[in-house]
Amino acid sequence: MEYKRYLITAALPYANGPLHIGHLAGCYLPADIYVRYLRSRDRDVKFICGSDEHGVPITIRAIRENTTSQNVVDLFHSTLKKSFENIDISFDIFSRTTSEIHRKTSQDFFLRLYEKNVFEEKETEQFYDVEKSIYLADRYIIGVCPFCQYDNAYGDQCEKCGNTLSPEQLINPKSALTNSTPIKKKTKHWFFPLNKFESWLRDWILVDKKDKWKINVYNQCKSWLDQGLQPRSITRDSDWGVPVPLEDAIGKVLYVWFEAPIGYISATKELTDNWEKYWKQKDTKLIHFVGKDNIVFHCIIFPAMLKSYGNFILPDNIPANEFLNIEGKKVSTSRNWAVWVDDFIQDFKDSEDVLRFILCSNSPETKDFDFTWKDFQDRNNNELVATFGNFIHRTLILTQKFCNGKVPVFSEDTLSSEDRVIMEEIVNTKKIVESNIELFKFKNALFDIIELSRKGNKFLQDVSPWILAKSINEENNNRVIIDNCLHICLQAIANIAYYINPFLPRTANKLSFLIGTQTTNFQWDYCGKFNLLSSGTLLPTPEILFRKIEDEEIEFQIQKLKGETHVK
Ligand code: B3M
Ligand code: ZN
Repeated sequence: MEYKRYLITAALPYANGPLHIGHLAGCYLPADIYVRYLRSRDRDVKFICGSDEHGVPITIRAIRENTTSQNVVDLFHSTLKKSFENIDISFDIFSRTTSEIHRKTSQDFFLRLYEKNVFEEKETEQFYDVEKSIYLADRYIIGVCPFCQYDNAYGDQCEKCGNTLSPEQLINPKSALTNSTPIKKKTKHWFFPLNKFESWLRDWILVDKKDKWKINVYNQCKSWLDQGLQPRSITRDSDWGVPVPLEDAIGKVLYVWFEAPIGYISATKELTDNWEKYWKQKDTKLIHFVGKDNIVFHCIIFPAMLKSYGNFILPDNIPANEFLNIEGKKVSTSRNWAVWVDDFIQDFKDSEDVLRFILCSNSPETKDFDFTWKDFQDRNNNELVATFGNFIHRTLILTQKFCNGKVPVFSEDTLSSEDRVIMEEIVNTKKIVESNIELFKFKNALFDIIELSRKGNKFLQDVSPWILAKSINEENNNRVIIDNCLHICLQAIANIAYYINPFLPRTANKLSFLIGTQTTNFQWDYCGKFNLLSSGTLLPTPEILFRKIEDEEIEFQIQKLKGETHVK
């Protein structure tokens, strides 16, 4: 299928806390790399995201901070939006699910299914806090975990042993709001009959998507399908969310995981009047970037909803990443165990690309990765400074010293076999990077680019133009060898600027300035060639791209993480 346009979504982050590096590594950085690559190939692409502003994580924070849910989401929607901009995650729109267009879109979606009699209406018994006169969402019920006896387990999960729970399983359940013993009270909800889509989902995923979806995604879907699918309640008793648009549903809202994915549609509507081209035409490629805890919602539940609604396209791929842990522990907003993106940018000036580099190089593409500040320092100092940055800086300094700061002439008739090998590497790296990006293997793609700079360093060392320069005379062709060597290295850097652009956009721009090409859109068709630079081009004064990170800086970050820093 020849796709005419791309619709790329990134999971809508809950507006209940700041952006941390786990968010970037799990979902947003891979999505941004892929979109920047598509743009460089002149594809018609829309990059969709926004704040997920309903749901229990928001209301819990509001209660904890004795404020309103609206205040919480207003604060963190703008914080998240700014943080994404600061780290160059280039959404075409960052919308929000408290928007009017989202309310209308999700209510219309619900009504369409309701009018098609898709839903099953059921009366169930739910825990009810008599003091507060509200039904209790699972997370609002606490009690003793039946598995590990932890006395503060939630009604949906025990944070100590990790077991998924239902409120009925809790021993001595209490309301997390008033600590009173809740009663059971009847309440009516609407259920989406996910079970009716099981055979279609088995074909769509286990047959059509086999070998196309990442193995970690495929396996999670398979285990969910093998357990058998059940009808899922898609409404809740709450005053915070999209109201259920029915007369007999006062005090009820759409379940956050029913309406949040519809947020991708409402955000696209907000972005462009042509939104239906992106959501309903089969020559649109839809890709959802998510973290592993959102796989089932994006591979099973939302596609079943779209199928049930009719005439929507379905996701082509959901390249979910695993989790990033920090210094051996799971990232936790509530326990402040995180590296906040804005803190990082504050502490490490002009190092946005360093963070992008480290998080892509260690991306949890197939298994969880443990971020440590020591590894951060080592990779920065050994790969960015001593390999990548060093190759570029040496080439530029040597060009200043032995070629009057101009791109030297290139004598094609006097090439050595080593020259030809590195010239092949420069051109071949394009295809390697391209195929890895198309397969969502961003870590491999980035590694191949750094590898090219490592080979460039070796080529410089083998030729050693600084030694040849000591004995340039009529009898030898040292002059030509020096010029060819530096010309080849400069062409390598010119291509590296294009290759690195989806990953490290700021570095790409600096490189294009330093080698005098001044390009800013890095059109993919131009690179992978040996003519990006013209001989005689005068180059600006070289600048260092990356600096070493010192032990003290890392020590400070580790203390900060553990809450032990005494701000200077
Ligand atoms: N708000 C993110 C999470 O589960 C969730 C994603 C919604 S995407 C429609 O952390
Ligand atoms: Zn437990």
